[in-house]
Amino acid sequence: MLDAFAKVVSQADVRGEFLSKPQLDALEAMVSEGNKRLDVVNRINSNASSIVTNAARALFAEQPQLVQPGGNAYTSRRMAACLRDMSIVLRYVSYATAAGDSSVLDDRCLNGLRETYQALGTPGASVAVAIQKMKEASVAIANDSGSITSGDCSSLISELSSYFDRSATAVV
Ligand code: PEB
Repeated sequence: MLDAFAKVVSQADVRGEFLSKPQLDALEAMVSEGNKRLDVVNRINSNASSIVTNAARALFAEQPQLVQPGGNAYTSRRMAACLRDMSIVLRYVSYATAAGDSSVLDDRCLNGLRETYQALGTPGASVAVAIQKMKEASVAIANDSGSITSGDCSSLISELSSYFDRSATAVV
């Protein structure tokens, strides 16, 4: 599990080199924009349960067979497992956003997840749709210009989006 700092240090160490100017510039930008990053993480954390439940509701509206008898989210046990899985993915996306690096998400959440779903008979493509819906809600919440100092958050938003995209790709 690495953050953006540990990542460049380990990459440089493999080559026995000092950190390069572009690496230092990228870290400097990350530090100087650190408050935006923490604001995004904080906004996701504060809205996590509504992000999860709204995305699940939208998924089940589009794919009602999931909640009908025989469906993969039918019975409250499976529904609970589904909501829990979505919340786990969102939590790891928030960690990756805080760390500025996807390795925590990759190593502790996504590694082997596709195979787990295949073994369970859980439709990975439906999980991917749920993740895309959490992405849309999270980006909207992170980008909300209300009650916050205005600034350019575009690179942070595309980074956040990339963690969701990575998660969605990992389950299909
Ligand atoms: C991954 N999910 C499930 C299980 C595991 C995970 C390991 C089996 C064990 C259990 O039920 O707890 N666990 C989860 C995860 C990590 C982890 C991400 C990462 C660290 O440790 N069903 C649907 C939807 C989808 C869904 C498409 C969007 O119809 C999910 C939600 N996951 C789902 C369901 C089960 C499950 C288990 C329904 C239960 C499957 C079953 O027992 O039939």
